[in-house]
Amino acid sequence: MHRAHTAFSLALSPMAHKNFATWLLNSSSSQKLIKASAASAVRTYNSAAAEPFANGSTASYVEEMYNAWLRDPSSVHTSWDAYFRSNSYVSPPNLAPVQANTLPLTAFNFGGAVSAAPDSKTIDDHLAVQAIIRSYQIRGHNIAHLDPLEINTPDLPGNSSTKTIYANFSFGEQDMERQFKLPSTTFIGGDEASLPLKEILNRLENVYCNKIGVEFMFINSLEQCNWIRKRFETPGVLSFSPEEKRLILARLTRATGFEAFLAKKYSSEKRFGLEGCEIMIPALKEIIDVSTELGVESVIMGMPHRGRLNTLANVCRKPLNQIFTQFAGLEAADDGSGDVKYHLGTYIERLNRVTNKNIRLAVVANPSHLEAVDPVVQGKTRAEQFYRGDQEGKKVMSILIHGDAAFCGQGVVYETMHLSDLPDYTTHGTIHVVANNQIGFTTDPRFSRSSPYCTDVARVVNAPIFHVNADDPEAVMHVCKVAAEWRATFHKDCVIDLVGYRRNGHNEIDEPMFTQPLMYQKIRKHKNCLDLYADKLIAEGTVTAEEVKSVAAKYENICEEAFALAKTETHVKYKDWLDSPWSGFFEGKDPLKVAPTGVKEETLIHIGNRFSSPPPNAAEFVIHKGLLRVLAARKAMVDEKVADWALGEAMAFGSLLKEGIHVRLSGQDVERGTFSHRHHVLHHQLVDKATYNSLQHMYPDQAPYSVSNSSLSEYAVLGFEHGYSMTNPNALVLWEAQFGDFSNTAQAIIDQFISSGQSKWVRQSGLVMLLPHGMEGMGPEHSSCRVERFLQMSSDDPDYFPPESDEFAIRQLHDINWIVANCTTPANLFHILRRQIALPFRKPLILLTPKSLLRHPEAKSPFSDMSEGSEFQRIIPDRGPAGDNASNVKKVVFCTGRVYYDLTKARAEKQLEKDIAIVRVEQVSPFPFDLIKEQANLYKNAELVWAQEEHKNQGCWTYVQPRFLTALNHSRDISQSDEQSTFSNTTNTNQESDTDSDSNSDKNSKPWLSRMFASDKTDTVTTGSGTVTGEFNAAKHFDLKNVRHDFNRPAGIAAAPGVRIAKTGRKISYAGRACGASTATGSKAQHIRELNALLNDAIST
Ligand SMILES: Cc1ncc(C[n+]2csc(CCOP(=O)(O)OP(=O)(O)O)c2C)c(N)n1
Ligand SMILES: [Mg+2]
Repeated sequence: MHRAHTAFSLALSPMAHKNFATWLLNSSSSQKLIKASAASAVRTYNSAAAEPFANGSTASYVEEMYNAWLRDPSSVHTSWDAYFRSNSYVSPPNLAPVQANTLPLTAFNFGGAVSAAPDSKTIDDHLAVQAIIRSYQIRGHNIAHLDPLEINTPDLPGNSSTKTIYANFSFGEQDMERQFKLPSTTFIGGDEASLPLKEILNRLENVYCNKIGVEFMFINSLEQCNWIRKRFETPGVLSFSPEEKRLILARLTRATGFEAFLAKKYSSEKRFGLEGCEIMIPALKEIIDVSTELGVESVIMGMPHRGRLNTLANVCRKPLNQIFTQFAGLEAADDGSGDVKYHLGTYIERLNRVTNKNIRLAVVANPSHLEAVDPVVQGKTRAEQFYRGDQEGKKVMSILIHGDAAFCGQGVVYETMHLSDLPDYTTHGTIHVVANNQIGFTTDPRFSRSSPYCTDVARVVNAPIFHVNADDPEAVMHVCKVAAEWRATFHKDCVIDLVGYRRNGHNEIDEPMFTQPLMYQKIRKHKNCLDLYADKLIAEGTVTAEEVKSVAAKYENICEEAFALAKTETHVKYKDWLDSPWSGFFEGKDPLKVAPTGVKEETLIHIGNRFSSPPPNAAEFVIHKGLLRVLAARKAMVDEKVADWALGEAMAFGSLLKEGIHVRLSGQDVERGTFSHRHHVLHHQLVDKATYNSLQHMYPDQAPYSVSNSSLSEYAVLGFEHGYSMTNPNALVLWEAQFGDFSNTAQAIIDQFISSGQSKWVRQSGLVMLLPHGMEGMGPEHSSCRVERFLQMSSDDPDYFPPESDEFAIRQLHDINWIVANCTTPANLFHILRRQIALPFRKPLILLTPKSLLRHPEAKSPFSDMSEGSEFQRIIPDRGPAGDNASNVKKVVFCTGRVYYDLTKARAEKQLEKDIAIVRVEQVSPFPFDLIKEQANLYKNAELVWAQEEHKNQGCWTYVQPRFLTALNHSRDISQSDEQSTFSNTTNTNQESDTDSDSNSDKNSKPWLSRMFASDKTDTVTTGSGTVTGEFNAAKHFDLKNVRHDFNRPAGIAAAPGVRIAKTGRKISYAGRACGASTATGSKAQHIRELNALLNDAIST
């Protein structure tokens, strides 16, 4: 709640924590207090500290009155009516204070035609009442009773709640019955235009300082402010029917019963229960009910650990037995490494019983990294809205649930908030729910944030914030209803801050008294929300004690039945926990067949012509002269049937769009392209917002193309695009980093979602990350995308040469976690982008992209390299004199990326074209073992070198070196003998073998499956929790029909003992920069020296 002010001394005094205003109005001795308040807390206009009569706020009040009077003269007090009729009022800017922000009273001329001029006291008193009303609206939340434990007090100047609201209170007891006209900015009167002062105060106190604290007056829309005022101020809004109350009670019973059941059955297991904030479950249900009623059909949720199982059980209605099975520690029946139970996602379609409408609910799987899932949920939501044609977010919505500490602590929350109103990223309003237990692990709010509330981040986007005491179920339900209606009305974000507590430690086996002793003394004495609410409903006669008991018992029975059912399960199934099923995508597909990626030449010409043409109405559309030259150059290339980088990319996009594949490219400045090479959006030079995007106009029936400059964020935007890519496999979703190195600010998305999402959550994604990369003398930044990190996370085994077959490449792709490539030609770029869609499954693609190469005269491809029959080349062999006469070649330089062009230039300069072959590795991971072996065999007598421009401890070297060794030795790792081919957790690579390469190939010709995984062998499998010995079932791990399993060594199983690398006598040496701490030098001269050294080293015989 409030920053830093945990006041136990106050909590010990029963009266002290009560705010003055509440006490004033509720106390039986209120009359005395009114006197007291008048005497002590009052600010009069004459006092030294007095507010000038018509300062900024009162002046705006006069203006407000004037506006109301203009609309309806009867809506203002007669005194105002008279005043405005007299034409004395001059609207702003003349209203600006005459002197020092002060308007003298004499400025109010009540003379003229008006006979009954109000006296100045009447005006003063009305102004004071208006100021008080406004003060409640602005500051009421500061002193509302939001904390069920009553230990937090607002961190206000002087810590005086009275002064907070009553700065303008100048009334005495005698004024309490006086009638005051209510302004148009309050709804407390209902149908009444005026109320006695006492009633005004009473109603304001109830609305703004009770169990709900509404923060909204910072919103700069009068319409929205009034909308909120109406929802909270209108008399009777907080009354619930007996049926509604019983529903709340039933839901709260389930939420509480679920945690109690888990605590009973799995007392020593971590589950991150919701105790202390159980109301979150009925709250989410209320949001969903109201939203469904208002037209929403699909809700996508993201949430952390706390209360996740409860949400799955009681909000999504995931079968309880599936949840309980997660506690049993069973093996998975399907592929993947899995995840802990409180991270898993789910997807459910069901009937909403309250609204009787069908609804889809998805909880997106998430990692431990708090808040990382936020942008992913937004991207997925946006995509679902897009595919449904739901342009205003009326059918699909997102709900994000947060912990209090994470919500204010994690920067990605801010980044995600800033996407909320961007045209290409908005999801048309997210409801944020904070399960605010006033603690983060062991840290109090006073040490975890500098802002008054944990929700202040939402103020930057003008989202209203509804703080509510989590022990008041009816107040919570009201807030949820308003939040859902707000979203449906304005399609903007809002926040519900459920202020509760955490009954246990951070997890159930954690001791909270170590660190929060006083808080937990209070918590131990505090009744839970269900009991409090049940007591209330019993006391008011809505339910009986027996009913309460019977509802609880009924739910416990349901849990017991599911528990018994769960016991009969033998396996968990990861696919039961999938958040984004792709129905129909995998069915009927040959899992080892890639569709052709080459296209008809006429298609290339058509796309090329469109891409190089101005808009059809070119005469009116004024294009920048420089761009006319770009278009003309493109046209010339199309006429010559060659493509540069931009054209190659456009060909890939255009041809996919033609085939009905939606393409979405997002990132900073992607529309033009950081390097000014792309120019997908042409801007009319004379008309604002008039643009033309030729890729959107290739074919009449093409799929939509979207290219969007993003906010300056990597974390949120990459997460967003990842989420977008999860929704529909038939779309090419690309995120481009401005420079590759900036992607490291999105590292959690890369590590936690992109590289491991399929393994943890059986969720595939074909997202493409475009990472400009290259050591071009631009300094330590703007150079390297840190490809070594991506490669280090690639899951192909360096010591394992998979069996060779026609399907080698596709099987490798199937089994890898992602693809890392660095293309040197536009044609290969074209093919690899198209291959993303041609694959029968989806894998993320980490694509290093060029900078200077974008305009390199040699980095062009003929159309024939993209037309039918052509395909992606994993490696590009030397096609010059060296390749033609391989046996004479003395050296083969393997490389990847743009350094190839430097190497060929150096070779030409030294006239070594016959002596040195240069082979480009275009797909670095999965490593093309088969093709490297082929090349090495081709150049039998040559020395082999890997040349790279990155430092030795960076770039691809550490990844390719061991794989080269495996490839050069023509072998996967082998065990000493078939008899000993057991698995153990001992790895022993690079030992010399007593078998030669021929006998290895002999072994390779045997059915490798049966040799490696003979079903009568006992396997030792290393799992996260230790080494398990048991039968290893080859068929299970290598279901070739479904190709579900690792083509590489199965995950979690270490290498065989006695692994040998056969001795062929060949090795790969390194040419390039030495190890370095930064990625590149800041000195251009040194850069050139280093590059020359590398070229001299590599290009020499
Ligand atoms: C990015 C990140 N940093 C640190 C952690 C470790 N951690 C797990 S829970 C937690 C406290 C979270 O507090 P809060 O957001 O208030 O949620 P609560 O557990 O109180 O529900 C921390 C620091 C994490 N999971 N993610
Ligand atoms: Mg917390």
